[in-house]
Amino acid sequence: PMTRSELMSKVASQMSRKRFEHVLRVEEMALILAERYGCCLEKTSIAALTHDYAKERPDEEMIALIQAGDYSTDLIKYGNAIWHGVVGADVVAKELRITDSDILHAIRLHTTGSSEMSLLAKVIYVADYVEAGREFPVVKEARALALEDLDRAVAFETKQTLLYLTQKEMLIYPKTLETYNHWVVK
Ligand code: DGI
Ligand code: FE
Ligand code: FE
Ligand code: FE
Repeated sequence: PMTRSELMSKVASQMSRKRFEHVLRVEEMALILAERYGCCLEKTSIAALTHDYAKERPDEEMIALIQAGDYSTDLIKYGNAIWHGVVGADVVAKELRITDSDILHAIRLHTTGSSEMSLLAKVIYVADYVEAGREFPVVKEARALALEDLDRAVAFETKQTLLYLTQKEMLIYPKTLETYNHWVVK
């Protein structure tokens, strides 16, 4: 059991001030969505504060964790954009001793989504995308949708992410496609 301020300093110690400010804005947005859709506020806060906990770990450390752990060796080629959620959830469990499976599920899926997402996982996935500091062309539309219909916001974000990744000819993680097939395809 950790107080909120203990958790905040542990998270802050893992990242730049700029990224920590992003984390605080994700928490603020996630709590708005949690109120709106009836998600547990305490779990929402913990998941938001820890979602990017492993984002600034050195690649060598993340690769060592993947090699030692129960992951597909294929994971290595996707880079930290994917590792920090998938492996990050396990880092959070171990280092912060967070055991709540729904919080860990939300962290694990926060970048890619999934065909199966809990309410908390949707809240974190969407809040990360529309937090007040984000500035991309469609963010206003995404924000409005987030307050209106959470599942449509998941679909919109997933479609925009795929458009971005394919436009840049980036490697698509299978889970990202799974999310697209489930939430976007009609
Ligand atoms: O950690 P944050 O920057 O706050 O946000 P995030 O964890 O949602 O990461 C977003 C980045 O991850 C964004 O630049 C797109 C990228 N991403 C999402 N799905 C995939 C992906 N990158 C690759 N290569 N493949 C994916 O499937
Ligand atoms: Fe992230
Ligand atoms: Fe995201
Ligand atoms: Fe984030």
